[in-house]
Amino acid sequence: MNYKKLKNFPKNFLWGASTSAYQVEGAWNEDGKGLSVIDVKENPEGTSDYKVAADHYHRYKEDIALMAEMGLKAYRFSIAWTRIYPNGTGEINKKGIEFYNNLINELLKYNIEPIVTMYHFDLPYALQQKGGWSNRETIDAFENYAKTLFENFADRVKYWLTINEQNMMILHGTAIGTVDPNMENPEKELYQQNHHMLLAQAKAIKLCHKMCPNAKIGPAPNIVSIYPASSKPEDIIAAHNWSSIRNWLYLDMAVFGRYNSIAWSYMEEKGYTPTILEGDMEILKDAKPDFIAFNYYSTETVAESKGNDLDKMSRKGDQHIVIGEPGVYAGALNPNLQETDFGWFIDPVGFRTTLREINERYNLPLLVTENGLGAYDKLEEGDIINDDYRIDYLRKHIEQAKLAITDGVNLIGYCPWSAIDLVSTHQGIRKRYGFIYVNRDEFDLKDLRRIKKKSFYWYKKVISSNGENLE
Ligand code: BGP
Repeated sequence: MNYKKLKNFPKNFLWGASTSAYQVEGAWNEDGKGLSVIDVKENPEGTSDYKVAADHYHRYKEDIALMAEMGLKAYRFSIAWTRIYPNGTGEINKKGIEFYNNLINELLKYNIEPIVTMYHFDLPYALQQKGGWSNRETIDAFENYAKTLFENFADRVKYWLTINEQNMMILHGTAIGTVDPNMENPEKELYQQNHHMLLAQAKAIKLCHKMCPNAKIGPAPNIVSIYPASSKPEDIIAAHNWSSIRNWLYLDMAVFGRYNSIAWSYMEEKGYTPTILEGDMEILKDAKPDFIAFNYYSTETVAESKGNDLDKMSRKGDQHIVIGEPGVYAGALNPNLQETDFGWFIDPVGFRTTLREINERYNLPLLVTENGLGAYDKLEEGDIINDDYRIDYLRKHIEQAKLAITDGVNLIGYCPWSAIDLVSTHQGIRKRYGFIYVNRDEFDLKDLRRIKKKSFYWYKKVISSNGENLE
């Protein structure tokens, strides 16, 4: 539809930016923090670990002052479970509570709305040693952790996100560290873990509503539109399959409390169906999120399965991500889209499509919690970073968000990835996303000083004009 006039971004739109604890904080073993699965994970060769990251733990005041200067209305960050409970459960670490109290208070000092992810990939290692998400005790540990977060922070935190990208943890479990990479046939285990995470999420949602009537809580998966490679009906079925397995399995459960039928048939066919105990489905049905948060980077394109390994397509630049599953769908290229330096397709229109799809399916407010461009930024003389490619990427996505709002999507906020440079999940610090440059290399920590990129000044104008000035 070509509109004569576009709607404006809503008045209290949450213009924000995002990070996650393990990627930005550093201080991996300070002030009583316990080990997480990330701390013990082997990093791909040539990439940094997360021990220092952007050193935000020690520099949060400086970082938040910069966020305030940029005009952020919201900051989406995650709490490291292992700072609060070093062993996942048991004794609370007071220093951990103190750190997040300080961080939240610092944000509020500048009227920046804290948006808190409760769990972003960094499961306590002590829980992992007892089976992690395969063990139902982890559900109780998460509920207990959630209770502690609400007790300590919900007087100031209104927006809560349960689990970051649960779907990626299940679909790429060996890469993210949810299961042992040497395990044979991990999928069945992963779908059991998925069931437990869904229960943990439902319990946290329920508890949030009981304990903090003014708070809002939602899931935060990675959701993207799936295109068929052609108009061939079999390609359409393949796209539908993959969308149900990749996207709707997670959101149908979060919103409607039921397993998506196509995803369930897939699990049956493959022998992945989880064990469901009596009472589980009631718990899942009983929890309703207030909004849907989601991360969006790029769409995916798929074709009819050929039924063999030719279906599998490795995503360029990513060591672990393979798209395509024999008998279900085949990975395909999209000739209409350009790629980033790291081989991710750039698809702003797909962002609008995704927003429209989620809106139509669930009719809930939507919050974008990640979107951005990973690139090799160059620090030039005079502390200049000309990241025009990032501005271009974000501008095009914001334009499409405006169109989606005009389409009727109830979009309440946009938090690009990332507020500041941090260590990427797969490709170290050289793959940068931030508005603020952190002066360090993969292994040389240099002075870690903060430098405003060109995109910093640009985003500041976007925010102060409430999305009207994108130049
Ligand atoms: C999402 C994660 C983030 C972040 C981002 C970029 O999947 O939620 O933690 O890492 O992707 O991915 P990468 O760092 O691999 O480029």
